[in-house]
Amino acid sequence: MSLPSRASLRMSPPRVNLPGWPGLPAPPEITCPYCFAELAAARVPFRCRGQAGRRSGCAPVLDRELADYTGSTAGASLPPVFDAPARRGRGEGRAVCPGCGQATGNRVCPGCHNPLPSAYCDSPGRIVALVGAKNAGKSTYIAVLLHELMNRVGTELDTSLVACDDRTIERYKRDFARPLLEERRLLPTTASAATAPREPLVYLLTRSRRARFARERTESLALVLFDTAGEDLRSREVRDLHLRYLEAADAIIFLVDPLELPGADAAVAAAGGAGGDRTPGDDPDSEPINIIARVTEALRQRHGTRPGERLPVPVAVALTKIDVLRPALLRQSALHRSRSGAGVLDLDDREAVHEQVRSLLHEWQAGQLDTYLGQQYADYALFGLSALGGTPEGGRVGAGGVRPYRAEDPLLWLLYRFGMLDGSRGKGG
Ligand SMILES: Nc1nc2c(ncn2[C@@H]2O[C@H](COP(=O)(O)OP(=O)(O)OP(=O)(O)O)[C@@H](O)[C@H]2O)c(=O)[nH]1
Ligand SMILES: [Mg+2]
Ligand SMILES: [Zn+2]
Ligand SMILES: [Zn+2]
Repeated sequence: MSLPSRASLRMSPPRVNLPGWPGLPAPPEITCPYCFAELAAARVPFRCRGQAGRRSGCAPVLDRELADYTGSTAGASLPPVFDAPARRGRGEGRAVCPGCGQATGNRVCPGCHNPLPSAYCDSPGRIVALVGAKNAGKSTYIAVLLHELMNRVGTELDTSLVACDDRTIERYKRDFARPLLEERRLLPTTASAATAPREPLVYLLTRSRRARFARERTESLALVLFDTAGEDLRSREVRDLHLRYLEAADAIIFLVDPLELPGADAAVAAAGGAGGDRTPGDDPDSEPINIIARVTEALRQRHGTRPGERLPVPVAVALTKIDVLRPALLRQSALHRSRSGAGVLDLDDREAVHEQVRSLLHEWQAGQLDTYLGQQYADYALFGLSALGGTPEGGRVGAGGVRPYRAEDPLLWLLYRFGMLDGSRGKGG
């Protein structure tokens, strides 16, 4: 096996923690994580806190903007929205409602009237787009990743993950957590945005960290996960349905099903059978490289990069379902080791996994993907993960239940790239 000698893993040490992106100019405006409109932070309107208990406030009214956005008047009866006062103190997150005279800190997008948490307005979020071909494992991954972040990984990293609106809470429970994690049923194929309106799941991931010579600072990452139907990324026209989301993305997690790679057959455990009856390569539009190429086109439009210039958006490319690989392939490998799990990114481990996945891609005749990523993106990293941790049987999660494996790795890397997580070297071996 010979690997093309591309520059080794691009992994610069964390830069000084400037607001905004490491190495990138701070975004001048806030991007609404719901409708992706760009807005000036100082002009974000407020919503009255309304009546509660003995507090007198404005009565709820039908919020037409919100109803238009959700496509339903249910849940759109809310206290009124009012414009931000012309002059407010810098960074002031409160305003007095002209209707009832009460102060409120609830802010909303002027376009769609969805809530914009103040932490989001203060440190404009990073929108993480999740893409992949049909059946790549996106919905399953979302279900598991969010659960991990709310539980085990959240504790490890000292982060909190809070849904930004009630619909996110409901939808996560109804469409992801309940079927997959409680009832252990596999998730249905995600409907195309052409037939079903799609809404992102919007969370705020908040982390407090102590800088060496500074007081503790709290940093937030808006995690905006849009569960795309793989089908929608097949053609250029339908991709446009997701264009605003893709263009707004500050980072991409790109999921690849190893069973779809031409040369991976030999690496799949004989008993697995998880590949179903699909022949890899029978639909060029669904091939990982073609999907990522269409996403890349969208990003190039937004960033206005010249041909040959690489995009600054970090891309995490993860092989999903690695539980289907032969145990012999995983044993002795970087992928098989567990992370040290001490609230830092283990950089030695990161490099080892990157290199291993890279050599797997080349072995499986998918080296093109690696080459393409290197040409298009200044910063990409390869991962291997399993959301389920085992092969499903008869439409249900395998007997052992959901046992995610390295599912959080791409997000840890992104947190590191965003300056929200430290890296460490030289521990263990
Ligand atoms: N062995 C194994 N199979 C998995 C894993 N995750 C997902 N799968 C399988 O892949 C199938 C598709 O997963 P989904 O999460 O629905 O894929 P998707 O990318 O959302 O698909 P679309 O919604 O059609 O675009 C599941 O029904 C499972 O059979 C995993 O971690 N291990
Ligand atoms: Mg899906
Ligand atoms: Zn909006
Ligand atoms: Zn009021």
